[in-house]
Amino acid sequence: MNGAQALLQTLADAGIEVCFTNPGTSEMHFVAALDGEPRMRAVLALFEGVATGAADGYARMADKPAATLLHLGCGLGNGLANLHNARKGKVPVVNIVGDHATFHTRHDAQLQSDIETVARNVSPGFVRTSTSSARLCQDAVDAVHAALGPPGQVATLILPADVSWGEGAQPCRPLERPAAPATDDSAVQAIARALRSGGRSALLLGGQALREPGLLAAARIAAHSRVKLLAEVFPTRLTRGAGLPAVERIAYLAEMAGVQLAGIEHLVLIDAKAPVSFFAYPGKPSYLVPDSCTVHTLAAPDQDAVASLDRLAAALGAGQARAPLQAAARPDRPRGPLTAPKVCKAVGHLLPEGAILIDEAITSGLMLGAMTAGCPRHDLITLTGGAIGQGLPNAVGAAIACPDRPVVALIGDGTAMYTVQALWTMAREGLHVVSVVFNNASYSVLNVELERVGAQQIGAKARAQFDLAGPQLNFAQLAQGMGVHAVRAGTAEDFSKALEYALATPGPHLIEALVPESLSGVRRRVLPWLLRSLPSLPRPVAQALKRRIAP
Ligand SMILES: Cc1ncc(C[n+]2csc(CCOP(=O)(O)OP(=O)(O)O)c2C)c(N)n1
Ligand SMILES: [Mg+2]
Repeated sequence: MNGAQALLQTLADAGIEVCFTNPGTSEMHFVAALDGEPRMRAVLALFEGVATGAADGYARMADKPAATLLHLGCGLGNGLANLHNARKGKVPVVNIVGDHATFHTRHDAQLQSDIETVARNVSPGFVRTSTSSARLCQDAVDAVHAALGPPGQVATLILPADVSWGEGAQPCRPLERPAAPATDDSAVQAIARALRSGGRSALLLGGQALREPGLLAAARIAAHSRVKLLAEVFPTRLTRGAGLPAVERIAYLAEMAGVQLAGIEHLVLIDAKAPVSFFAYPGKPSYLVPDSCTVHTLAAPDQDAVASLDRLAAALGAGQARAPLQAAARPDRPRGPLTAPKVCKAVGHLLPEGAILIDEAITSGLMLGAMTAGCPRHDLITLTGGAIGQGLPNAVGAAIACPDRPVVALIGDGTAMYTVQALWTMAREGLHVVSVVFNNASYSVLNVELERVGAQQIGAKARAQFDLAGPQLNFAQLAQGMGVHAVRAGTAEDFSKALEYALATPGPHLIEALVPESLSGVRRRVLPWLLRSLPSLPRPVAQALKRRIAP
């Protein structure tokens, strides 16, 4: 067996079933070995950011890693942003990067670069260059083990071409997946005492705590001990909808997060970080936890979030408490000229049971949470690392992980252009993905941010950096050019009809929603002023305002 053949067998033995590829010459032996391993599906992506984002979306839904196959430092660099999003989401990825043969590197050939330095940025916990065919499979087993965690992470295995083609390689058996321990009793008791002390308290749920078992345990505690339930701003995967406990996400805008956290005296973290502002702004705090609030960690990312919540519930006597559940409700069918909120309304009206909803709609998705809250149970995937271009590739991976579940991906027009090649992979693999692109002809959010940072003078050259109006992008044509059925919609009626058809017809679809910017004109100018005034308003007024702007 050569290295590549043994590597593929080792990966398949470890339960890895899919490899998202964008290969080159240094990966040819790996490519050649694919036909000898029937358990491995190989999915070609036409840009590395699609391959890495697909691996991320796959693992979020399959709860196990996929592999990537990337071409040296440059291919890895092209895929970096979505590996970054995976890292921030604690998502397992086995990231395989081909390299020149070991004897070739000293010649500094054209594609030679420092791969390990690039990789360390996104896989700080595991970067290894395999140095011999005999060692390769042990290296692969270690990489899979590292990727699984807990917590999940990106593990990068660098595969020199001669290690891949060298003979005498031996497949290795996978290592046991270690169980995450629950928090010990004394830590649980200390948190229970804090929650009983009478001060205002909140549980902040992230990561593993945002699936059904964690949500139910947390909601029992919340109901019993009158504790607020919060979720991190950008969940890796949040299970939600009718019949599940509803949880309020921390707002993206720091001023609004400040309103949500005001007055809280005990904040309990469960697989989540204490909230910080997405960006720094002149004169505004970065750390959003109020000075008078004590932060407790019930479960760190390497601990068992659900078992820890169960222990806390037991310590509080909340084990039998009734968790309030979200009632079933859908918005009406929208009518008239199309706007972003009406797209969200139509999605809420039609979203099927078991859908995988991907939100990378940026400003156009402000109403999505409210409009889909009472929909049948679904999973929501969000932009964990803030590096745009995640959603369409995630949709590829999620659809491959869950072929029986419809995937609905809501994407901004600027965002869609980063990894638009994902559409081609959707068509080639016949994936049932409905991509909705909000064509508002703008990097709209950056117009808002320009006002928020307090820029004094905003000239035409500055505005032009956020303006996508000329030439007008036509996403329906772009999608059709990649083999995806696509239509444009300018009215709510047309949009709903297109969505109904797309949901009922297997295969990939794109609906281009022609919408005005959600935040423009007076609303955009008033927003920074409103945000500045929030901290000085009485708490109930600030809370009501927050709910109006970002429900
Ligand atoms: C990798 C990466 N590059 C650039 C940015 C900065 N950025 C944030 S949002 C955005 C534009 C989003 O535009 P669009 O998808 O059209 O959404 P809209 O603001 O119009 O709602 C950009 C360029 C980023 N977050 N990540
Ligand atoms: Mg836009």
